[in-house]
Amino acid sequence: MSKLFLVTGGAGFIGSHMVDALLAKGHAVRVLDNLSMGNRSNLPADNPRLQFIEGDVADAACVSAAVEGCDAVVHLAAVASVQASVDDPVSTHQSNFVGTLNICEAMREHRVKRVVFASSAAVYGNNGAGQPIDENTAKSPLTPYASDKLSSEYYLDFYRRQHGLEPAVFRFFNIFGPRQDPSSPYSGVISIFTQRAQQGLPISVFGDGEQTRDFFFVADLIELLQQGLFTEQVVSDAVNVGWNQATSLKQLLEAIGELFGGLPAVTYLEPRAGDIRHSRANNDRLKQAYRMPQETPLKEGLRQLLGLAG
Ligand code: NAD
Ligand code: UD2
Repeated sequence: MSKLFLVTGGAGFIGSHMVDALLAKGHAVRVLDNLSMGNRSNLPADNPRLQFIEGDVADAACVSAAVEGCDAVVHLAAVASVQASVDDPVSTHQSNFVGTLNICEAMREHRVKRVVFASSAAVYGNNGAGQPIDENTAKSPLTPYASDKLSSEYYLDFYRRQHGLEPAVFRFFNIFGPRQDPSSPYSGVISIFTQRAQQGLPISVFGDGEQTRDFFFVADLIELLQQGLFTEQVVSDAVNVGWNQATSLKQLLEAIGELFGGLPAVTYLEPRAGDIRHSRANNDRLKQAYRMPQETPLKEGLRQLLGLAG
């Protein structure tokens, strides 16, 4: 049966893939996005089942109108840059925390139950790094971004207990894929490296390149988020999203180099202040709660990102 879903942040990287997937299944989608980072061109121009509201999740009245009549919500709108939250905690708090609270209230008002929420590995701070991080690892939000994500989780849990909301909370590790915006120095490393390799521009590695990340292709994430949306019984605890795989930046560069038949100059600079050395998800809870998607290996994901066939 066709349903109506609200996707906040639907004009962004992950959100636009979620919108595509829901439309492809025959559903109707309403997007709420203030276009601060997202772009209307990430969305289909002429699908009659797609409604677009240019508005802010920090605006309670706008959120209430957007939630009204929806069957469920996918809440992805946020200022996704950790550095932006360090530079401007007050403004990012409006998007990253108040936005979530407005979603909770609007869902209570309009009796909407299910919400998929994008949290982040940032809630763990530096704790547990060096080994696969499980969900029980002590939380240590080191930035306003991480504090807002963790507070959002707590409020979603309050609305679950008090008002019967059904939050499906996912803590993303490093997501990559087409439409990830490479334009800021704090954009995802894969979007930056691939764009620079494509343009033949020098690549900067912060540190020795031996730091590792658990890279997860966006299409695989979208399969999980849809399960969070449609599953009968949602798990009340937050789940990590990662493959429990460590890829170093050097390995990443090697993979990109193989696809391009070489790399531009690579410069090794000082590590970024506060950079996490190793980030890798223990995904036992994810495997228990959800059917794991078939893994898109890093190199295949890079091919799709670069629009290369095969
Ligand atoms: P993105 O910047 O591409 O998408 C975020 C979208 O939210 C953008 O379209 C932006 O315009 C919109 N937005 C921002 N503030 C808004 C506001 N106040 N009102 C309405 N819309 C607003 O980033 P993304 O990578 O697609 O991130 C999606 C979600 O996933 C975010 O919540 C982010 O924190 C989370 N996340 C992403 C990653 C990752 O690896 N990309 C990792 C952890 C968590
Ligand atoms: C990711 C998320 C962040 C937060 C955090 C939680 C992104 C973009 N950021 O930060 O939101 O959830 O995880 O732990 O997904 N690097 C370079 N050269 C560059 C750019 C980056 O060497 O041009 C390095 C960077 O110093 C880091 C690694 O690449 O060591 C990954 O950087 P990132 O910004 O993609 O992601 P991360 O893990 O710092």
